[in-house]
Amino acid sequence: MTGITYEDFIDLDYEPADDELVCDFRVTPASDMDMESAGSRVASESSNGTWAELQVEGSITDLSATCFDIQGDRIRVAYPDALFEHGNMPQVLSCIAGNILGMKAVERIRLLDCDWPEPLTSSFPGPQYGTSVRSELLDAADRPITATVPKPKVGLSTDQHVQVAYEAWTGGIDLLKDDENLTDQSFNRYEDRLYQSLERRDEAEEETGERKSYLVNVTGTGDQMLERVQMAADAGCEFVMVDVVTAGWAAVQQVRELTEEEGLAIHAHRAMHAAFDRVPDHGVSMRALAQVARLCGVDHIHTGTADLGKLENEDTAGINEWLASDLHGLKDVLPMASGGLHPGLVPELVDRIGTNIGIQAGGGVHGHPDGTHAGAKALRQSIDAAVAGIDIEEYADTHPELRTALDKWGTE
Ligand code: CAP
Ligand code: MG
Repeated sequence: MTGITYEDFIDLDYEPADDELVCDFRVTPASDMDMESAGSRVASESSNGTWAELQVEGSITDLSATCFDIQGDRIRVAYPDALFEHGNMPQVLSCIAGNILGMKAVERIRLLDCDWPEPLTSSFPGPQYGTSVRSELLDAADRPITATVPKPKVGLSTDQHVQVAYEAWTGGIDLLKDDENLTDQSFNRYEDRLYQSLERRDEAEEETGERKSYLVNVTGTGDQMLERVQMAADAGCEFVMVDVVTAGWAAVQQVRELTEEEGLAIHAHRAMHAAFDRVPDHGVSMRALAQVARLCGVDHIHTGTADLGKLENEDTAGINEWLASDLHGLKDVLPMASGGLHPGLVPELVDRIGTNIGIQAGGGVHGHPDGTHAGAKALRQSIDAAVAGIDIEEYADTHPELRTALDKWGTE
């Protein structure tokens, strides 16, 4: 019989094996703990330990995690591969972002980053398209893809919604998406919206000679969500949108399986992410959430606006860089910038995070003084100017819709 105690979960000389998942945490220990005591408790509770010393037989400690590095308020923990059920993201998160977030041994703890090993990574599908949506599904080539979401975010009737969509597409927008809290309400039914949007989408494609897509929000419960995905596929969608945090990772994984068969890309909206990542020394970082989303197989994910716009952001550039990096052969993910954007912010946005992005504006399109169509043109013009390296004020001299947008919102 061997007793498992907290001391079994810390070894500062330990070198993780290649197949171990290594997680980086920021830790504020409880007032009566030092970093070593807190680190061993984190490794214990997130793998196979508990508060009491356990008498067990056999090599059960092979599943124990090891806190192997402590630097200031950062600790690193290595998790053996066999601890995880491959391909099951909820199970993985119940280890590395589970009970430890509430344990009394730490006053605060944040999962900052993960180094995903090959065996665990390869058990997930990753994105089906990733950034190749730009040319495989759309005609965006090297420019940022453009997206808009009708505003008000809920309340428009189906007729109003699809009219806004048509005006946006014909003004130069690639993707018309539903808002995060629009699904199948009485004023705008899912099925009606889906079919009518695609009819107008076809007209807009004909008129502009560009491929356009509709991102219908399939977020729902279990089978209902899968039925919505199937309906979208049968109707001729290229994408579906999922509120990945509120729907949950099991749901995302289910949708990913179906989209593989149907060749649909997944646009991930991250509503509620801030419950995990807004407090800087606690929770789960947006970087880690984006990693989870990539493994589960989304093709786009919102990653913020590099501190421009209306919402708080965590290191947009760093997250985007990770989404583009090599990950044991998994495809990359196209980051979406969204939240309070308007045409005047586009040059600075592209300067900060480059052109391998999607730019999504709701208010910044529909709030244009001359309406949605002019607003869509202004957004596209600002992107064209930024990509061509032409000063936006100069470009506005020959593009009246952009001029009106700059007069209204400025460039900050
Ligand atoms: C933007 C938006 C997006 C958020 C998501 C909204 O509208 O539609 O959902 O930007 O945020 O509902 O606020 P506006 P994030 O363009 O009118 O601001 O990308 O940070 O997840
Ligand atoms: Mg929204």
